[in-house]
Amino acid sequence: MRHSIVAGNWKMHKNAHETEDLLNDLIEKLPSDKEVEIIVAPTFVNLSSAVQHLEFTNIGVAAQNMHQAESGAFTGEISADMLKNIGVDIVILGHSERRSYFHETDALLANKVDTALKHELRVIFCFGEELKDRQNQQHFNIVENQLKDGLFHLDAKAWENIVLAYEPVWAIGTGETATPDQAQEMHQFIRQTVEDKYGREVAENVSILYGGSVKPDNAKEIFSKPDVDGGLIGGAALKADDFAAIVNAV
Ligand code: G2H
Repeated sequence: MRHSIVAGNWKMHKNAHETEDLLNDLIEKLPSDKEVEIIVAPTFVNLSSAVQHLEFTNIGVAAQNMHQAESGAFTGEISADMLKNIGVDIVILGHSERRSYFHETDALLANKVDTALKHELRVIFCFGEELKDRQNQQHFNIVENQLKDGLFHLDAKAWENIVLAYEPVWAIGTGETATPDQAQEMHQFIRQTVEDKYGREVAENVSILYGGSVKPDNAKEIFSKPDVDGGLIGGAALKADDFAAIVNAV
């Protein structure tokens, strides 16, 4: 069901002690009475302790990635079963840093999505255009293709476990943010694209997050747009005060 979500993608930050400190800070500072789903995504090695630490809170835990295979000779990789087994129920897939530094294609991501859903993990599926695409007026085409190639093989029922995260690559970690109108324009296009394929009910029920340099001072305006259902937050998720301010901006 469509609802507000604020998720913190910690990327490759915070060792075990720092993770515990930040989680304690978040427990103290995050609101417990707001109608918003709050998620944090620490690194793999700290997921298990985060799940335990957050057990009696309103903060969920997501992984930042997983492998598409069930198990096997894939040195250094983590499976969906391993995540579920430690109590993780959500996985972020398709982040632009995975796509660019680790060459993750839409076809590979479609496989990962299937494996995640098979193991009853909810998926936060990331996608978004690069700067050159926007300069060439190709941003709508790029986003449409990422959606089609990564997700449109799913049946309508599977979409109950999909959250979309539009993250224009040119706005990630750069301090550049899409304007609230640019975000709304793209989110509306995304919802329409989903509606064209699956019908109105699926499109109206999917939460679409915005990601890319969301900060306490720009969150409120971005989140106020009708098709923006919250945010996937990177840098600003690493400070409890900033993350709490962003959650409160919903
Ligand atoms: C985009 C975002 C979180 P940041 O990568 O996924 O990071 O808020 O630092 O731009």
